[in-house]
Amino acid sequence: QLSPETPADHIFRSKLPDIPISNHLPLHTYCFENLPSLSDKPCLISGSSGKIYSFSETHLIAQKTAAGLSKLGIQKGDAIMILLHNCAEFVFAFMGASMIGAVSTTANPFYTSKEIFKQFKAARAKLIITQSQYVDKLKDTNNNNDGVENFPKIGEDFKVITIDDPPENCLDFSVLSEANENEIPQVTIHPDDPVALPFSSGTTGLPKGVVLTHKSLITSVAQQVDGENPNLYLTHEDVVLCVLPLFHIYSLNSVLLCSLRAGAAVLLMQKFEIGTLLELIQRHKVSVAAVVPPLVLLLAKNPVVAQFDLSSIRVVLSGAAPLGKELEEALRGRVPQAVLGQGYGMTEAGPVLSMCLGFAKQPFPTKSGSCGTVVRNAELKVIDPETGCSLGYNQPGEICIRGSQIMKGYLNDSVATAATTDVEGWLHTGDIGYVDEDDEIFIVDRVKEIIKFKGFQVPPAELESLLISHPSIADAAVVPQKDEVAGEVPVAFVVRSNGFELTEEAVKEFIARQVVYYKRLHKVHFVHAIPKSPSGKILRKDLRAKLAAAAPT
Ligand code: 4UW
Repeated sequence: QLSPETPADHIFRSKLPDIPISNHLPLHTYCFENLPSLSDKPCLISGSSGKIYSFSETHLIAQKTAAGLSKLGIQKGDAIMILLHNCAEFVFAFMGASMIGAVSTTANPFYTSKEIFKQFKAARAKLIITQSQYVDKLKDTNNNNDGVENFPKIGEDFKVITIDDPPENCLDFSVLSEANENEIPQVTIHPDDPVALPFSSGTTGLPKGVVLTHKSLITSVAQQVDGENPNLYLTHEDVVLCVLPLFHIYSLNSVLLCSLRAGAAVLLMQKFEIGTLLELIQRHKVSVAAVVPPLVLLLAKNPVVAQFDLSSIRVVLSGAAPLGKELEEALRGRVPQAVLGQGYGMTEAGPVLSMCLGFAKQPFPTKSGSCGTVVRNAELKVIDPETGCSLGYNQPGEICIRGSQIMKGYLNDSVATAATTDVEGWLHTGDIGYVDEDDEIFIVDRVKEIIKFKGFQVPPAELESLLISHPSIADAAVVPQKDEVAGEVPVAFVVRSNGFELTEEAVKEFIARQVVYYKRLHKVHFVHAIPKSPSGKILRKDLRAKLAAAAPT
């Protein structure tokens, strides 16, 4: 019973009815549930080699991988790190780990040694699966005497498996993929057991492990592709483009897991190159293209696109960063037959909050610029960031989501978890948006710190902590600056320590050595002080406003 002082929340729901969801199952059982009717159908297509794995082959190799991981000592609850670009082995490792109740933490192979180590350590990973060219990053490179802890010894303290020729002390992937599938240990998997551990900085601070359970991922996949009228209708005939990295939750969930569940084939592209991409779309008759706005820009504007036949594409799904109306319209000219629309996701949200209803089996009309409608079996509300009161149609506020798909919490960080998910189970996104009278969501701003470079997360706190570790830097703040190609780029405001000469180039170089390419600073502004609130919080809004005011119009 609500008291008269507590007005009921205004809750937005999907236009699609709720459906029963099999989220009591383990993720791999759910994803391969339709195996008997799919067995010989193509499941994974390797873009580089052209090799095709059927659904039954994919399932069998995943089972072998499960047995192999177990043989190497990986047990239920243990974490493995998948440090791979898109490839079939990624899929075998992820599904294989799920089969023995292990957890996969996925990371970008382009990360620096330091970045990989931080995630490896936080996740307490016991094994890393990668390519031989990245193994040097997993070695104790601590000869710079900076006192920073580094990797233990390969082969002794953790195992490294490579999908190509293994360097010294590493094992070949065949130890997994050629193991005996009859030797998978019997494990009981509970719906609340973790299965994936992507890292995200969320609304504030450093990257944290996001605990996604079997139940969360099944719920999210079902919200997209299950039911009589699925929100994202995928069929056995579809070929889904997997060029976005599987180490990011967007591709892992909405491309891989959704396709496995729905029986669609996944075209794996290891590395992005526009000519190869277009050639593969044409050759394999890609029907569903999952993209990010910078890719939309290329597809819409690059003249080479006109030389290829893209008529097989029936759906273009964009997400991970805002897609402008103009860009969407420009792409329409290139793929006039396709339905264009967006999904809106956040790692912590499991990840999908909303999806374009134009992708449904019985589609609804949608507007350009919208991020879709909240997924089914979930609740969404928009709150006034100051008062916390929920808002009605067309009123912008912070978007919150509730449902079985959201994360269990941040790994070993109850404080950050409590700051993100409230006691009523609402996950606060840090995104500002509104729901219009047709139940479509429009994102207009972000109140959280995160910077998104081509959809990749750049956590300002991470760059700030690196900056202030420099002996000549007294204080620093990093904020996003708008950029036509990348969406946003990180720029720094830096206070030099008294009496030290420090150039912009030196600061950029200092950061570039320590981070993956998309976290590099694009500009450094030297200032006398960083504006802060009385409680010491960086006033990012002021710095963003300063940049906007200085930007050429
Ligand atoms: N418009 C504007 C959007 C949008 C957006 C995200 O790196 P993370 O944590 O996660 C993601 C996940 C994206 C995603 C997953 C599954 C899916 O189907 C889909 O639709 C295509 C997208 O990006 O970053 C989360 C933050 O990224 C911004 C927003 O700020 C969000 O909190 N973001 N999608 N369509 N902004």
